[in-house]
Amino acid sequence: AAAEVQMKRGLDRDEFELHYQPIYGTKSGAIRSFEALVRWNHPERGLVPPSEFIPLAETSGFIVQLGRRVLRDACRAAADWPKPIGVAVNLSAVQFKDLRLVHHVREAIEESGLAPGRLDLEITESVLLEHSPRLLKTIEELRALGVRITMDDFGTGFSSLNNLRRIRFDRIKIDRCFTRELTAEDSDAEIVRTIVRLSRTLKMETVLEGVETEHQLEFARSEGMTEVQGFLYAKPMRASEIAGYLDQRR
Ligand code: G
Ligand code: G
Ligand code: MN
Ligand code: NA
Repeated sequence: AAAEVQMKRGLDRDEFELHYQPIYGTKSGAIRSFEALVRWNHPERGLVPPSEFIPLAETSGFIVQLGRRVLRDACRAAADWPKPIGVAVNLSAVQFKDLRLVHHVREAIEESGLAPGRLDLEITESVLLEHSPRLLKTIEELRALGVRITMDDFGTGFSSLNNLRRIRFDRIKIDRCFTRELTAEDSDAEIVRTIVRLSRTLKMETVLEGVETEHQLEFARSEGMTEVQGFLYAKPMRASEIAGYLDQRR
């Protein structure tokens, strides 16, 4: 429980901060949105990555409070950006099981004044493991707020294609593991092509994440994927760096 107490204290002391990684339109090369990625600026350990605290935050339920803060901070930050680009926030399955999620999203939008269409909620397939009617209702309630819904880490789950049939997403992010293995002839490229074709039929945008090479970018272009994200363009940056970054790319 010690770590849990530390996390709660950390939240009170504003030790959690968001870094932002840009997502670009493949054709235009323009920034479409930033994905908010949480880090724990721990007084002794320094910047702790989410992989080291999100799992405990999930099992302890602390993720609900942390996620609420992330939503509020991300919306407030985006409302201040010099351009009306989007902001993407990752949601955990545990947040979806909590009845306050819709309220927390509405609260973040209302208090920031952010246009709801600028907020994109990224959900992983673990959220969809439970086929509960309530989950589908929650997604519809979020949609009714006017926010966008992205299927994150697509292709890693057990019933990826089935999920696309059941739920209406605005865009899907193809998992980094496919991007890494992309070479023109191999089967991962064929899998990605199939996903892109399907998402076009379903009128969803597609993001290729983890783009690190020109070759991967070229693949996204030639296959007509709408957006790309990855170290080839930019690593996650601090909130304070965004205005300068947008300015320099104009
Ligand atoms: O930034 P980094 O590569 O370390 O992120 C690792 C993982 O942590 C990613 O899968 C990302 O989705 C997750 N993550 C980052 N920020 C958040 C957040 O605010 N909430 C949740 N639930 N997951 C996050
Ligand atoms: O699962 P999710 O998509 O939320 O994970 C986002 C994480 O992926 C971020 O923590 C970010 O640091 C990481 N990431 C983003 N682009 C790249 C990339 O090009 N290469 C690698 N290795 N990681 C990336
Ligand atoms: Mn994500
Ligand atoms: Na992802």
